[in-house]
Amino acid sequence: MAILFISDIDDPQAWQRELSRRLGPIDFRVWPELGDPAEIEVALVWRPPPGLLARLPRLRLIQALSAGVDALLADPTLPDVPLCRMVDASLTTTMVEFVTTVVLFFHRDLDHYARQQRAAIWRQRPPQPAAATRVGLMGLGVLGRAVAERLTGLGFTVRGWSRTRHALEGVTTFAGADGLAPFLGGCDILICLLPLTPATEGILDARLFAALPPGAVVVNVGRGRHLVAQDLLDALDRGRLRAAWLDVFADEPLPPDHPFWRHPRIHLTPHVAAWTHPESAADVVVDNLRRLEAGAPLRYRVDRRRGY
Ligand code: NDP
Ligand code: OXD
Repeated sequence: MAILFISDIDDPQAWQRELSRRLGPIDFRVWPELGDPAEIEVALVWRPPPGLLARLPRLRLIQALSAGVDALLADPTLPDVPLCRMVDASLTTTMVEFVTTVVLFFHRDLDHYARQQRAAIWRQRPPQPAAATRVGLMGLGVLGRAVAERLTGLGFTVRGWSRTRHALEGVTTFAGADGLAPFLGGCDILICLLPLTPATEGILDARLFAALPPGAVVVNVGRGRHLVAQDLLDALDRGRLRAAWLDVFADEPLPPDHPFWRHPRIHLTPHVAAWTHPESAADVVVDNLRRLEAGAPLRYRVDRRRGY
């Protein structure tokens, strides 16, 4: 079975090493060195060129290297073979670390102190208990739930919103369109950890910002197209929102002339909130390869109708 690896951010040598360590010698091809397309049965991918996978006549599995599969589903030629997303300990741990860091940054007023430093202002803000900061998680999937657990453990007041209702210890939960406004009304820091689907595209817009408490912070670690850029800039410039932290963008890399780069209330990182390390994630891929061979149900299979 030949495996085709396509990614401009993941290390092909590390992936080949980790897969071979578990499977023995493998036929591992790194795009654009395709060889005979008819020999490729598995594609291990992050954002492959649209149309490419449709050129593989014996493809049996598309295994994403990412948790989000919106870019794959946007390809109208995507072959109708099982599509699985990445769920991996390193991905979850790094997302939990990142979101916790950002929440603590705002909870402890480090954005205010950075501004004060630039103006040589010495003004102390007494730290508040974690419980005084209400953190809202949009998306209570693998990542949202792990983040919720860490934040409740630190003492934050946590609420969560998802498509279907979930019961999570220590978390006030809301669901569906009717649950959105009541959810938003109690979020001092809003974290978007949704998948990008037709239902969630543009969800971070002026209407949503207006439903947040005045002075709320918006953190987007989902996908860039969840956010309506101009609505965010307006809400920040009017003082409706305190700040935003953005890790994902509609165009990546973010173009150098984009206003987000230089906005005083926007903090940004280059899509690094979470990272998939092959040292652990190869277990997930190998498990699915073995299941494929055995005709067993694959893990973390995407429901294409739902879009995630
Ligand atoms: P999951 O599929 O496990 O969870 C998705 C969650 O979103 C579920 O709780 C789901 O609800 C909810 N959801 C989906 N659609 C809607 C909707 N229309 N309304 C309300 N809630 C909805 O995904 P993960 O937690 O693994 O990942 C989430 C996303 O995080 C990825 O799709 C990706 O976009 C992003 N990501 C970003 C990274 C980064 O580095 N910035 C890294 C990894 C992921 P329900 O539970 O009811 O199904
Ligand atoms: C993603 C990922 O979906 O890095 O962004 O897994």
